Formats: sequence, structure tokens, C-alpha cells
Amino acid sequence: MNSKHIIDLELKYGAHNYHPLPVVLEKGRGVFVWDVEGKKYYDCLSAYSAVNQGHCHPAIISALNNQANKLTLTSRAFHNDVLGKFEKYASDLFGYDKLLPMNTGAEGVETAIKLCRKWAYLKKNIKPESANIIVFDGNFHGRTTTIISFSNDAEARDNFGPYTPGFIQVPYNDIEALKKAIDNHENIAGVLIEPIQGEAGVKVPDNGFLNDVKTVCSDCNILFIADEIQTGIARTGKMLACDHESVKPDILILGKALSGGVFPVSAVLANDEIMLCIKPGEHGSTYGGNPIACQVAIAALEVVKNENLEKNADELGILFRDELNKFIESNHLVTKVRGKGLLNAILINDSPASSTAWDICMKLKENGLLAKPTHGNIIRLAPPLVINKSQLLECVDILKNTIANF
Ligand code: IF1
Repeated sequence: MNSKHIIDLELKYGAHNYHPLPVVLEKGRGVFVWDVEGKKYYDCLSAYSAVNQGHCHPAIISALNNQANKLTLTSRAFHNDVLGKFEKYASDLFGYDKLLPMNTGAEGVETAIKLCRKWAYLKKNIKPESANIIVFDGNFHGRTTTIISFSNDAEARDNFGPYTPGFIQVPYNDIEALKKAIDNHENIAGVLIEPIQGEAGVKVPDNGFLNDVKTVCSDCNILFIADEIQTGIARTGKMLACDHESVKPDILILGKALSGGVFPVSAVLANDEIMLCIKPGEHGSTYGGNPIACQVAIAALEVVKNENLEKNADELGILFRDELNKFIESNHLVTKVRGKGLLNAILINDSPASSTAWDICMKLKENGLLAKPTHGNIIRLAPPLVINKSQLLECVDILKNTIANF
């Protein structure tokens, strides 16, 4: 079946909850994907940073296959022989006492919200059902009804009410606004933050902002909850984006590349004082902590370490931004490049309401590079972290030639 036929099937039989680029992919390996007509592309989205280890990484696929032929799911009604190994591996790797395994990123965020509230009532003696969590303008933490309740993105939020209470929005990258919100509200249990705002258009806060937030949280006995679902697992050139400022979250949320794009795995990590506030039977999930998820996640994390993906992301990210900043000096269509490691975005010199960014992505597709705009005039560029220097420079050339000839 050709692309058009397959797209028509989705149009007729599938919900219209996405507007994908008109490309139908059937194979992926490393930094490359192929469409059903056999055309090869650089994947510069990495499934929103879930495929940091590259498509179909052999070590992760073999972990999947080996476990899939042994035992796939027991539920948590019984133990399985892999969960404890994964919990230890990841807890030691990120430096926490314990890990609570879930499946999707949104489930990880929901788990962190419940854990933070539980801690607030049991340990901080906040009035029952009155805990507040501070979130930031422009946030994206997932699509559940509670999570979109604290979004200020109309597309994600409108007509999904009534909304979950208990969240206070403050401007991102503004420590005074955060302090003011803490002074003006009571019963504050936590601050939920993306160390870099992905969907908002790769918004990198000023150096020191994360550190300031963590200091305010520590001073006020408020939990610092880092959503590293998109920024974590070496994407920004460190294992965690928080590592750039040596900030240690009280609650760490992981997802996406935690499993290298092979299987849905998310996790919440915290120390005993927080994690043990949730007692047996108070939270869970059918698939959370299943043996396949655990084996895949261990393999995915080992790849990051063994192939030193943090260093590669850091070095090639610097090269990427240097090359594009040079290009911007002589091109009026792109006004800015920003990011950290291999999580970057370019700003297109047109209104967010224009189709220019989309049209550029369509031309990039013709030229063998897949990327997609976030909000209107911003194009996110996030290749798998296994990309090498010559491949990165080829992506830069495709970007420069496409934009120069647009
Ligand atoms: C979509 C982008 C959006 C996330 C952060 C939690 C989640 C995500 C920081 C939830 C998920 C995905 C979801 C996908 C598009 C993509 C995304 F920012 F990555 F580009 F939407 F904003 N925290 N982000 O980025 O994880 O439940 O999806 O596993 O929903 O369209 P999930």
C-alpha cells in the first residue's frame, strides 16, 4: 500500500486527533527512517525525544525479544524477577532511594502530583484537600484532564472542563514571580517544572533559574518536582537537564527515552521520606513495572552510558547551534536558534499563525529531513543522540539549503 492509501485509511477509520506531516514511515534504524516508498530521511524529531538511542537499537530490541518470549505481564498482584533489578538500577543511577514504575509520561506526572499531595498531608500537615502545586505558563506535562487543567494552551485545554483545582500558574523563568506566588498563597506542596520547556518551543531558562527555584523550594519546605520526560536521558547533554545546574529534584519524573522508543515506560523517583507516603494499594497500574518494560528500560539506560550519549549530545549540540547562528547572520527567514544539547529549535521570521514553519518542514521532508513545527513559527530539531558529526553536518546543510531556497 502506498502512502496515500494508508493516509486515507487513517482519515476514514482513525480519530482526527493529530495533523501529521504527510509521510508514512515503515522502517527505522539509528538516525534514519524510511517511508513506504523507500525514501530515506533523517529523523530530527526522535518521536519527541523518545528515540534518543536511535531507532530499533539492537541492544534494546534484543532485551525486548528475550523477555517477550519468557514472561510479558504478571500485574503487581505478584512479584516478577525483573522489577527489583530495574528499580535498583535506575534508583542507583539517578541517586534516589526508590522508584515507582508507570507507563506513559502523563501517568508519571499524575503519579508525581498524587505523591506530592500525599506528602503534603502526611508530612507537611497541610489542610486536607487544600494542597496547591505551582506550575509554569507555557507548560506541557501531558494530556489527562488533571494535567490540561493547569495548561494555559487553549488547544490542549478548551472544552475539556470541569478542571481539577489545586494548581497555581506563574510565569516561567521569573524567580520573583515564583516567590510572590509562594508569599500570596498557602498550602503550597510542590513546584512542577520542565527544566527546559519543550512544547513551548524549547524555552531555555536563564542560567541559575533552576537553582533559584530549588533554593526557594528548600527554604519553604516545598517539593521541587522535575518533569524530565523530554529533557532527560542525555537529551540536553547531561543525563538530566537539572544536572547543568547540579539541582537535585525532590521528585524526578522520567519517560520517553527511558525505554528508547521501544516500549511505554515511565518512572517517578524519590527518597523514602517522600516515596513511602504512598502505602500498598493506594496507587498503581496494570502494566506498571511489567517485566518487558523493566528489561527494555535497563537496556536503554545502559546504551546511554555505554555509548556516552550525554557527551555526544553536548558536543554536537554546540556544533549545531554554532553552525546555525553563523547561517542566521546572512538569512532573514530564521531569527534565532536556541536549545541545549540536541534539544534545539529555530524561530521562523513569520507570525505563529502563518503556515511558513509548516511549509518549510514540507520542503525539509522533500530534502530528506523530518521535523515538525511546535506552536506556529518554531521548528524543533531533535535528532537521535547517536547521530555522528558528519550526519549532523549533513542535517545542517539540508536545513541551510532548504531555508536559503525557500
Ligand atoms: C502529544 C512534546 C507535546 C512531555 C513532557 C510529559 C509528557 C510529554 C515534558 C507526557 C509528552 C509529547 C506528547 C505528544 C507530543 C509531545 C509533546 F513536547 F514532546 F512535543 F505534546 F508537547 N511531560 N510530550 O513532553 O508524556 O503521556 O505523551 O508519554 O501528546 O501530542 P506522554
